[in-house]
Amino acid sequence: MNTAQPSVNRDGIRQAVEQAGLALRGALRLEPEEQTGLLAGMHQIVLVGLIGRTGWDSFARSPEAGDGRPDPLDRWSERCLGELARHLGAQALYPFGGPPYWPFQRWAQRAEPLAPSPLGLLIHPDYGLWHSYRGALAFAEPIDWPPAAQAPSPCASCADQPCLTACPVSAFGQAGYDVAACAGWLRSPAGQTCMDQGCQARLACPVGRPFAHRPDQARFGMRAFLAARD
Ligand code: B12
Ligand code: SF4
Ligand code: SF4
Repeated sequence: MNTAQPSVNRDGIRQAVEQAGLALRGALRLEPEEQTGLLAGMHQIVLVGLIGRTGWDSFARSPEAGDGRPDPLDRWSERCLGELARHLGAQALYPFGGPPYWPFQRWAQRAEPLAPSPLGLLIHPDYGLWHSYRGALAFAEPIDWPPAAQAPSPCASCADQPCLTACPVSAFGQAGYDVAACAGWLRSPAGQTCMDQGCQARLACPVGRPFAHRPDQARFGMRAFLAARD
C-alpha cells in the first residue's frame, strides 16, 4: 500500500496535476464502507481529467497520440497518472479497463457541482457537457480539502431541452441512451456530420459552449467510440 507523503497537500497536488497538463477535478473523502479491495486503507480520492482543451492539448502533443498504436488516450493517461501517483505517494485508478468500472460519475458528483443531464453525461454549471476523467489518485492519508461547491443543475432551468431533440436517430429517450442506434448511424454515410463535428445532442446544449470540443477532439472521441464497438 502507498502512503501519502507528509508534504502532500492540495496546492502541491494542484501544481503537479497542472504541470502534467491535466485538470484537477476536485476530491472526495471515502466512507469506511468504501475502503475495501484496492481501496482498503485509502481515505481520499482526487479526480483528474479534461475540461475543454485543458488536458486534450497535452495529449495531442504526446508520443502516444502519434504512435499509431491502439488506445493512445488511455496509454497516455496511464503514463501521466502513474507518474503523478509515484510523485505524490498515491495509487492511480482509471475510468477505463473494466468491467468492473470504478464509479467515476458517482465520485465526480461528490467532488464538484455536477448533476446527471438527460444524456447521462454529467453537466457542470460552467463547463457544460465538455469535461471528462482520465484517472483518480487514491491517498491513504486524508487531505485537507474544502467541500465541493453547490450549484443548481443547469438542466433544471432549461425549458426547451434541445439536447433531447437534436439526435437524428432519437437515441435519447425514456429507456436511456440507445447505443446501437447511435453506432449504426455513425457507420452510415449520413452519420458523417456526427463523426466530423461530434455528437449533435451534446452540441445542442447551450451551457459551457466555450469549452465545446473542436473538430480534432470531437473526431477522436467518435472514432474511439466506434473502434471500441468493432
Ligand atoms: C460503459 C461506459 C460507456 C458505455 C455505455 C454508457 C451507457 N450505456 O450509458 C458507452 C461505450 C456507450 C459510453 C459512451 C460514452 N461515454 Co461513457 N463511460 C462508460 C464507463 C467506462 C463506465 C460506466 C459504468 O458502467 N460505471 C459503473 C457505475 C457503477 O459507475 P457510477 O459512476 O456509479 O455510475 C453512475 C453513472 O453511470 C450514472 N448513469 C449511468 N447511466 C445513466 C443514464 C442516465 C440517463 C443518467 C441520468 C445517469 C446514468 O448512474 C450511475 C450511478 O450514479 C464510464 C467511466 C467510469 N468508470 O465511470 C464512461 C463515462 C461515463 N463516459 C463518458 C463519456 C464522455 C462518454 C461519451 C460521450 C464519449 C465517447 N466518445 O465515448 C460516449 C457517449 C455517451 C452518451 N452520449 O451518453 C464519461 C462521462 C463524463 C461526464 N461528463 O459525465 C465517462 C465518465 C468516462 C470518462 N473518462 O470521463 N460510455
Ligand atoms: S440542453 Fe438543457 S437539458 Fe440538455 S443537457 Fe443542456 S442544459 Fe441540460
Ligand atoms: S453521436 Fe449522433 S447519432 Fe449518436 S447520439 Fe449523438 S447525435 Fe445521436
